[in-house]
Amino acid sequence: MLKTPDTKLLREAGEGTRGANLVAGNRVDAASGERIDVVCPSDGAVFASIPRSAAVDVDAAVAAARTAFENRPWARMTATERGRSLTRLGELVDRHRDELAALESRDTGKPARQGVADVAAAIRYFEYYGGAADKVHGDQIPFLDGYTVFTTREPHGVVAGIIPWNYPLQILARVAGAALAMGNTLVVKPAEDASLTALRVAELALEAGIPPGVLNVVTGYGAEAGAALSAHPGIDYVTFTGSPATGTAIQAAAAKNNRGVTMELGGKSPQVVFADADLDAALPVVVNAIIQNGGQTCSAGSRVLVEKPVYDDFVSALAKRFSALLAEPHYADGDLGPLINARQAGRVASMIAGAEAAGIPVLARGAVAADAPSGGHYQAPVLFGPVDPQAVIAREEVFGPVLAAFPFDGEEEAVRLANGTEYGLVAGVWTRDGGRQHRVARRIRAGQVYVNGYGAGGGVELPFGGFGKSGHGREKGFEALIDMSATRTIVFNHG
Ligand code: TXE
Repeated sequence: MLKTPDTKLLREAGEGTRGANLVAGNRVDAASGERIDVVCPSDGAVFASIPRSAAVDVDAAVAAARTAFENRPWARMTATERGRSLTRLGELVDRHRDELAALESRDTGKPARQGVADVAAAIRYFEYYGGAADKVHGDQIPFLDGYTVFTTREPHGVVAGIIPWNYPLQILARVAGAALAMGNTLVVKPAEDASLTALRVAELALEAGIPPGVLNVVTGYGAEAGAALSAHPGIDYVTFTGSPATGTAIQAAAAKNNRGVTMELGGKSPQVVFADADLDAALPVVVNAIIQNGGQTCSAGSRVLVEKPVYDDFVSALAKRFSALLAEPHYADGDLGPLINARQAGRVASMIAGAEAAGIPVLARGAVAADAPSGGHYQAPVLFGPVDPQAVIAREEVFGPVLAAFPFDGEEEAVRLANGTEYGLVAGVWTRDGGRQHRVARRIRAGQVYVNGYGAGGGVELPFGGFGKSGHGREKGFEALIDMSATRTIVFNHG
């Protein structure tokens, strides 16, 4: 168990950092010299800066990744050696855990203990994919008489990873872990709001013995550096985590070059609570699944479906918890931090106002801590219910601490409501009935279904990804290694 960094470190982490792109193992500025201010979401103060990269900077990073791939210092290493480098990177992240946890927390505004949890997850990704690197192998396939056929798994080549601001460290680790384990080289474009830990981990990768050019990081805006990267003909595969709209743009850009993509695009994940469930066990998990990271989690449990006989009781217990919640700065290490930026805070506030204007009852509202700095982007958590399944707040991702409650009558209606959005990322099913656990878990269209629990993204070992608007392809676990590679079939004719 990692401990929370002290308050001074949390308040000062990264102060004055002049972040630099990492290209071919070198720290470089954007060619234009332009920079983006890094703002702490807890107080709105600028504390660092990162390069504002453009197409020319992306070109350099893709060229570096191409050279590193073609010269094959990485792909030619044995899989065991590649794995050891990733394991060493995990050890280095562990050695720098306080620094990284505090930096992640200050850069994103997430409560300190969430920053600590993110570091722990990053360590696990490097450990897991380090261990997995030499365990992926092909098949031997029976074929015509006189032939021997086998398959190998080959890296795509140069992979682009475009990542969001909600879990930069974790998502960098999951993308880099899987891509590098398979022998790809990588160019990462972190989100303009939170790039500092990705830059730091890329530096640590060099220390871990990962050759220069294998892991490159270029910071900048989505419409500039991100668009240039996803459209770049030198990229062989793109993996993206973010909004469906941006995912569509990235897929369109990659399609122009006929490149493959993995898309992880968020959700409107339901927690389905049946009347026979252990309600005391469900309650804290349902609350945590929507307030974790301020609700800015792709797998946030943003809908709670409760069977009618227990709806009133369960929802009043939820309301009691919501009323007691407080949005506080990251260094207070509470349950709930600020939202990432003014734009997201405005979006969340307007969705709440829209739901209220539509007449959806507010069952409970938490508060913003009285001493929260006025420059921060705080949103008090809100519980709505009963919510009309057609309402905007029932169908669209809010990406804030907003939970929508729905009563239901029996299994059929539960499944219908759970599947009633365009998304399909994660679901929770709470019931003591074993038959129903299986039936419902297999009828909900979600990439991960938890029975009597909820993982909000789950462990690094568990394949993760969506149906429908939540995207396609799978990250995490062994499945990510399949996405990050392609099958080559080799046919020998002995005739
Ligand atoms: O995301 P974007 P935003 C959802 C969530 C949130 C909404 C908007 O609902 O409210 O998205 O957030 C880069 N070409 N999620 O605008 O735009 C961008 O620089 C290439 C869900 O911040 O998707 C960043 O690095 N790249 C989510 C990354 O894409 C582009 C996590 C994500 O930003 C680009 C975040 C372009 N044209 C937001 N435009 C999840 N699934 O967890 C932007 N980017």
